[in-house]
Amino acid sequence: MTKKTRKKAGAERAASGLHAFFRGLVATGGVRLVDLTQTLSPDFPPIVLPPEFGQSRPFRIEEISRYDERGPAWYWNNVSFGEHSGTHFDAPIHWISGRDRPNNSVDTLPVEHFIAPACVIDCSAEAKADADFLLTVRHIAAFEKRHGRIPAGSWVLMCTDWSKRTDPVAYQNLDETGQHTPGPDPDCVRFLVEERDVLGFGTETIGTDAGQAAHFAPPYPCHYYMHGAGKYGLQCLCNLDRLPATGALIVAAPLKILEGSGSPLRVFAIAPVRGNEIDERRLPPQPAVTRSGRRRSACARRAAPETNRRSLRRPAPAARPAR
Ligand code: 23J
Ligand code: MN
Repeated sequence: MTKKTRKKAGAERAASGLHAFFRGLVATGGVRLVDLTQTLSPDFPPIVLPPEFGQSRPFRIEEISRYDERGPAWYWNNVSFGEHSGTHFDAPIHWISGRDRPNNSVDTLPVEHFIAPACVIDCSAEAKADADFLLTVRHIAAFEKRHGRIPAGSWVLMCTDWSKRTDPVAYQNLDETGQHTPGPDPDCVRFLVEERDVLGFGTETIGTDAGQAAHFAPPYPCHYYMHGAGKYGLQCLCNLDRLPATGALIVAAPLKILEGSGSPLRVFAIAPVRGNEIDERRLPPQPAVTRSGRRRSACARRAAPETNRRSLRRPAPAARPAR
């Protein structure tokens, strides 16, 4: 495939996601927006690497003026942060495997990729039972059996409820053997890249890789394979349990930092109000029907329908409490 046709294929994938989405819009009569972003603050836990490596600077915010002698009619701040702070985007240039790819930094990514469909895989029960839970090809097969094939150009988002850990110690989950957080296993990442041609992989945890992924072969397989293939990462997402398994669009546009490897960003989903009607036309009959006759999504299964409806009026939930 030439560069030009590859670029065109990417744009067409994005367009077909939009087409499916708007078909869903017509069928359901509306959309809801779901904020998938954690509040960026000095209290949000930073990524901590082994001490021999360089470290990300903690998020800092300093007031310049607040309607006072430093600026009588205006309020503003200076901020500084590592590129991989809070809810953030990983570009292919972040990893050595993606260093020579074209358009691999946040300032050169194709703008068509900033809106893409999402497949949300509910791993909440598994992650609750085992902090080191690994998503495998077997889990992907089960998801696809129920919700259909993961379309090329989609985000695959791992719903683990990890973002509900408001205590930073529990969120980091470090011990003497390192970090213990769920993530994909190496074969699963390769499958999503090679067999499904996804846009990228997103998690509620600090990394797209599992906490123990330094010990995998290759180390950090999600970073290694995804970025090596020009795919992206999203970390520290929240509210994934409010999304349908399929049918939502993700808006994720990183800051345009010159040669940036990633950036904090606002991520939100545009979801059909009533869930998975898009699927229902495409798939064999599904189980799990609610009392009101609506089929529930995989991840929203745990959230009462009322909760989802309320999120229409208040799309942004209460910010993570101060740490
Ligand atoms: C640098 C080195 C290793 C890792 C990471 C960053 C991330 O998880 C990240 O935020 O991309 S694993
Ligand atoms: Mn990152």
